[in-house]
Amino acid sequence: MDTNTSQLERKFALTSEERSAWEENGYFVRYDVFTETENDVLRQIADDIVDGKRPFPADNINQNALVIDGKVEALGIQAMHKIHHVSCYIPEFLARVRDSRLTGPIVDLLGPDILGLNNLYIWKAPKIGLGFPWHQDKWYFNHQYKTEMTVGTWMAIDAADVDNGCLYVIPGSHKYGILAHDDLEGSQQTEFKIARDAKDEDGVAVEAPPGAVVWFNNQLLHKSTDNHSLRFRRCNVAHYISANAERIPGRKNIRPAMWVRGDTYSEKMEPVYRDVLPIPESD
Ligand SMILES: O=C(O)CCC(=O)C(=O)O
Repeated sequence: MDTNTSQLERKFALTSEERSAWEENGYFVRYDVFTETENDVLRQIADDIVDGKRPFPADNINQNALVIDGKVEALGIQAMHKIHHVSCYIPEFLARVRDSRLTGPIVDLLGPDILGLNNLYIWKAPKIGLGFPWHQDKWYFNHQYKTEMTVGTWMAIDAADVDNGCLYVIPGSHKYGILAHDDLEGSQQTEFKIARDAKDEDGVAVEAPPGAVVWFNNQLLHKSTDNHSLRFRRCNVAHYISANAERIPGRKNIRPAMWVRGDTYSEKMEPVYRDVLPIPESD
């Protein structure tokens, strides 16, 4: 196995400006990381999953909560919220998670031995696509892994702006520590918790053209708003952890860790998946 950092990854290494932004604000953005053609491949596969043309575990497919609750009628991708752990089952998504253009800067943040955590593809359909409340992804990961830092990447498949529900962040909030997260009262989105004391007025919109990527510290407070436009706002999100991190034993429904690059430390983190997994038979 190649544990050395490749020339290609060094080509995409963190710049000194990005390191300053990372330390001060907890995130940075690059533009034109992926081409429209590359994004089209993921867009088509995700649509094919919804249309039943590509097998995918049914448990990992989530419809829009308004559709589930019968509050709006929608079909196909219009009715979709997200699919998760996509890279575990779909080789093209696995290739994206391991792409040097994504991992290059992460080598400088997490070191050369890297695993992938959860990754998702979100549709946010026109007019009915729902936002995410203020949260820190590390609040979720802390229940499962012992490690200092995890890194998120948010990839724009479509243009994301304030009208169609782009990401908002609170710059510098990665230094707040992990806030308490409460149930989201009155929301259909029962899977979400909201970070206590996050203030809307501190948030800044991170508008992103297709192909742009936001790298963010998983302690950064972020949210997104509902889609008020007539356009889709699709994105792909992938999270990373150092392979040196330790899995907290005994947790149920553990997220599978995916080998991305470098060494693994099996005594700390098992199982680690290297290849796409078979679709469970019950699905
Ligand atoms: O893309 C979005 O609307 C928000 C995604 C997000 O907050 C997350 O995946 O943690």
